[in-house]
Amino acid sequence: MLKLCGFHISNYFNKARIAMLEKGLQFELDPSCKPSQAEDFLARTPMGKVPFIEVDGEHLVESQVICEYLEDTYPQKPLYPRDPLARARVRELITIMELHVELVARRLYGQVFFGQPVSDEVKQSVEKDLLKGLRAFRNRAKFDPYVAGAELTYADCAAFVHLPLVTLATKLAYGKDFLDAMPQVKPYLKMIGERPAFKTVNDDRKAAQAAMKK
Ligand SMILES: N[C@@H](CCC(=O)N[C@@H](CS)C(=O)NCC(=O)O)C(=O)O
Repeated sequence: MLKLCGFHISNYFNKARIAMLEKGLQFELDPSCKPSQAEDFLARTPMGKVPFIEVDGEHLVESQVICEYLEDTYPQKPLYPRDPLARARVRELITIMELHVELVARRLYGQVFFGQPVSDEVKQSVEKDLLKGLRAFRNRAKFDPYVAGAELTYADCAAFVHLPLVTLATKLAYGKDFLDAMPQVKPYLKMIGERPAFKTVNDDRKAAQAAMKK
């Protein structure tokens, strides 16, 4: 049996879970796994990060690696197009979003999500890198109607969980949403957010966030 481990507020956990739900897979969920550097946790996920999956007594980490494994193992409901270049375009979009947008915005999270001021130095370097990443994203994103084109793909699973964090972090750090320059983003997120898989994951995220505030 396949088991997905992580927690409901993690964007990367949510990306993998959406993909598993969209593919109609049977799987168990362990949403109690928080990142940790404890020995026993590192034995399951060597960077101490989530998500990871358990399969046949083994552990597999990195959300995109997990998605590739799912696609290879369960090709029945594909989340990649058939054409090799179109598949590469989906991976290109995910890489741009994760490496050049989300990971850059992540440099703000520690401060903005815990009400701390962000230093001018961090703000300036993040802004410079983020604008480059978002320019690349704008160049490649199709929103036609899905982020990579006509078909729902893993890029939508990634966009849905990462883009709202960019909105939130840039609003808190700079007083403006850096995604406002792309007016297609909000209607697109609303549209995919209505799909049952996306809605289930988002509802669980909101409930976990509300519980944290109590
Ligand atoms: N590249 C990783 C990123 C995973 C990641 O950063 N997960 C966060 C939670 S959303 C985490 O575990 N952070 C703890 C840490 O960085 O030590 C993936 O795609 O799975």
